[in-house]
Amino acid sequence: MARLDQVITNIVDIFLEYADDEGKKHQLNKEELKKVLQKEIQSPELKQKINADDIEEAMEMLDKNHDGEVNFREFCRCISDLAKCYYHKKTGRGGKRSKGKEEGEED
Ligand SMILES: [Ca+2]
Ligand SMILES: [Ca+2]
Repeated sequence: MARLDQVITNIVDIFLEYADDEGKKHQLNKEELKKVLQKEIQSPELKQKINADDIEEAMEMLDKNHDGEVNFREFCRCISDLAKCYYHKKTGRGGKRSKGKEEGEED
């Protein structure tokens, strides 16, 4: 598989593997979210961004529609935030700019 194929299938497979573990299917509850963050994120700077030790806060941050679970859309947003975090670190560009929006920040 090409690298992006791999990344994309990984994101979906990882989500489903944890989300279908208990409770509702295709939704990560607090316990599932904690497990996925603990097991699938190891790099310190990404761990710093989303802390599995304070799962209440992580859930609050990710659960955009406030239904107490993280759905696939919310999970994707989390991955995209982590990717941006790594990108900024790698390119040395600071976080969000205050002036204008040039990289299509949505809502
Ligand atoms: Ca579940
Ligand atoms: Ca939600």
